[in-house]
Amino acid sequence: MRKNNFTTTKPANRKLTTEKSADKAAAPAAKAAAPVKSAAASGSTSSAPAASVSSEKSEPEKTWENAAAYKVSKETFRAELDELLELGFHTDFESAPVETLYKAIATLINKQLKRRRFEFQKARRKAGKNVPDTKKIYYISMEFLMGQSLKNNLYNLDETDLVAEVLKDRKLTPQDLYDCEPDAGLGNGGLGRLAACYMDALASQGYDAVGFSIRYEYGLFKQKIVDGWQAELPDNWLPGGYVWLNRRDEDTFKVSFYGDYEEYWTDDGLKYNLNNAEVVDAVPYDMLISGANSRVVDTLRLWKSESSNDNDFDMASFNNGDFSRAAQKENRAHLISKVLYPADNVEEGKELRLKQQYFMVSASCQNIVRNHFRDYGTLDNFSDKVAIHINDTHPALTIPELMRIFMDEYGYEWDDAWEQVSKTVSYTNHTVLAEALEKWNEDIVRVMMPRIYSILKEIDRRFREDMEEVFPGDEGKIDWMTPIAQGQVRMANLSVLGSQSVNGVSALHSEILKDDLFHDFYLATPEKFTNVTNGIAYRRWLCQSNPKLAGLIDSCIGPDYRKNADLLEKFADFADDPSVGEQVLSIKRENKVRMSNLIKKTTGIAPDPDSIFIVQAKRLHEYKRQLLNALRIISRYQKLKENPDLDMRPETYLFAAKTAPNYYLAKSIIQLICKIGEEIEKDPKIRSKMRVMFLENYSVTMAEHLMPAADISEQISLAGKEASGTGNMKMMINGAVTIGTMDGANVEMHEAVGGDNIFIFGQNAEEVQDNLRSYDSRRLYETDPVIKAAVDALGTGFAGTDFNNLKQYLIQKTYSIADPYMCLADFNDYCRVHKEIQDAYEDRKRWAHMSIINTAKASRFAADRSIREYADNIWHTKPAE
Ligand code: 26W
Repeated sequence: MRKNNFTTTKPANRKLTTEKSADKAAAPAAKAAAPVKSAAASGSTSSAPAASVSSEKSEPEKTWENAAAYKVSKETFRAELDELLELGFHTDFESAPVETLYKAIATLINKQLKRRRFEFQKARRKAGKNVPDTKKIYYISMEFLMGQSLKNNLYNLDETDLVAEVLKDRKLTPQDLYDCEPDAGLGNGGLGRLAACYMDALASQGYDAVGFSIRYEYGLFKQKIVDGWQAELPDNWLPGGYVWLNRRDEDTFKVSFYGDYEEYWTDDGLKYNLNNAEVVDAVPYDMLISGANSRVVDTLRLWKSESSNDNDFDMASFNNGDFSRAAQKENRAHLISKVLYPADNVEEGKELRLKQQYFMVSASCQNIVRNHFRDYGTLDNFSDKVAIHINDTHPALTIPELMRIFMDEYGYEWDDAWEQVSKTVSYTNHTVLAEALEKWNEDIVRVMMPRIYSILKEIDRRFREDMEEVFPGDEGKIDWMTPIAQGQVRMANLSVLGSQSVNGVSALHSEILKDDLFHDFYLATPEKFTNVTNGIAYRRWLCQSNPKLAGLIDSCIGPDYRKNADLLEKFADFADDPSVGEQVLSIKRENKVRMSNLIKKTTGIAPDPDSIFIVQAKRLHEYKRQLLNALRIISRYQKLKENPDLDMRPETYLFAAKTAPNYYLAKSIIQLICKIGEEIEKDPKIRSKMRVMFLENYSVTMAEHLMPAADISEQISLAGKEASGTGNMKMMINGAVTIGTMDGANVEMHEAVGGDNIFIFGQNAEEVQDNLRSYDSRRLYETDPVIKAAVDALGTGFAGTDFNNLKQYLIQKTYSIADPYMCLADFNDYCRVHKEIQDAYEDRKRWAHMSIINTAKASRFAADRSIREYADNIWHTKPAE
């Protein structure tokens, strides 16, 4: 960006400290500047006390070089467990409830991770001669949908067998322990699960990375379906989840909100005062991230908000018996990290959400800069040594916050600060839906974070000047691109202009960013734009979730694909091997039996494992078109009612989805699916041929059971709307065959498996663009009797509930456009291709072939590959030595 002379520096700390003898006066608040104590030295602060190390003299030293030393005998492990159970849980191995065994064993595994983390950091500094030997990666995200940890950690540390052995003495299995662990549901859907998969890939490949997020007390709500309607219950995950969290008080940072702000000019430039700010503490809780086949242990640092000042507790009110007033300030501080906002891809805009974002960003940035300064004694090499990634726009305030720290706390001039910051930050966009692009009311921003607002205004002013040079006189265009306009702060524009790299999450999506959403930015700075197609933690989603299939692959191509996903492709050589094909089919059946039993436990109904399992599992949103799936089901149901003796293989339609609590239309669609299922269930003849089930409370753990049981994977979003999808990859790698549109990563799946092994239908993204303007769903409704019958059935209703609202949504222009996601336009092609896929299913040889090809060609959708692309092309770093 072009430089000019406007400076906003605070003279007190203007000196640029470049020597290693860190000028502590220039560093952040004393508490924050304290050197990090090693994890091992700081002791456990999780709810259960740590076991003491029963180090036998004969055991080899546990160091980085000597990874094998972490392996302990069954006897040693049992001895540590016995001691922990006695001293930490006041029980013993024979009588401890299984929940206690879970906690104790998790605590021991956590301890092993802490030891490994400590050794890793030590070795890294040794390799780099006192400073880290490679660039540090910081991944900031409002969501990390981690799910359960014990199974994954045991797999990664190769300790599953040991724990199984120990548990045998209690006639228990590791699965009994896994069942005790609550999901860490700190995310809504795709974006949050992607962040979790990426942490796994980072650690597994030896990158030194820290994830930053919020330690929400309540994760994503628990979904209850009451008469078909979604209700939300709080998800209080911490009691069981604490064992993985290591509180690190010594790394607490302070975050300021509000206050009386004034700026004034001096000979040294602009200065400001901020008085009466509301200050909260950000206290870190570290979750350690193991890698597979890797000695690296990374950290996910989750910030908890606490009141910063003892005076926040109002003793006078307490003494007067006004207890709620006494704790008012404390409660206000605690509220920030209380609960995850349950909305994705819909407008939210609540003030507390903005507060959460700045809270997370400020603590993380202070932490990053403090670490860097502690290591190097200067920030001049910041962008060479640090990569900061923002996961969607939610952490976009990273950009002004880093500017604030550089200028106000380290005395940098604007241009020098901007040079560092804009070369350090990179941004991934995860959605093109207009309603999901965050915008904040300018006044709220100004009042809540006055200093940040002032910096944003200056970014805006300079950006306008720069763009005036690129697009002279084109005010309309410039106004469209600026971070502040029409009384709003636009986070996407801020993210693009302040980042050195902008990427989409599939080839198609990245093209749409360049052609459409960020077209003007692309014209101004084409070199910023790139693509990284999403990937999944395939060891979790294949090896751990589907051990039988993974074992079969081991026997065909050897186990090295578990380290190097590229090798999985060799499994394709077995696509026409009759014995392998048969085994693939029988493993799928076993997985369906397992899933069917699970469904029975919660619903009382066990779907027939010999029916086709057709699965659509993802957030419920109009653009994902669960309604299109439902319409086709209705149509089929009508056909069956006409001819109950229809010769067909039974079909089981499985839906799983949560939706935002205030998204009424999506809730109606959930209810529609439930009610169709309910009506069919009442008719024994029909339900023997088709069943429709809505699985309550979809979660990572449920997905781990569901994905391996899917025969057909429904990926039917309106083309151009699904940025990538990752559930599509999870089902693919488990051998499901996809029916999908040319959207998101489906396009690349199609390319990978070839047209014979995937079922594509509907308009492509370009056709959607061309057709949407003149789209008239009512004409389709009126001219196509099959469509009409299905839509009319919405009006008549199911199991006593009518869905006139959905009928109107599809055909009436009371909405700005009827059927905005073009369900009716793609309906016939969808039905046609479903027919094809069901015929294909009956050809068991062909199906086994397709299934194997899908598993094998999913190799390119490994998160390991995505992370290598981020590291090579965006962060410009390599694994730690
Ligand atoms: C309102 C706040 C909000 C808005 C958008 C919260 C969360 C979002 C996310 C960007 C929505 C999301 O999860 N997007 C999904 O990201 C996945 C990972 O890249 C993609 O695979 C999905 O296609 C995309 O919908």
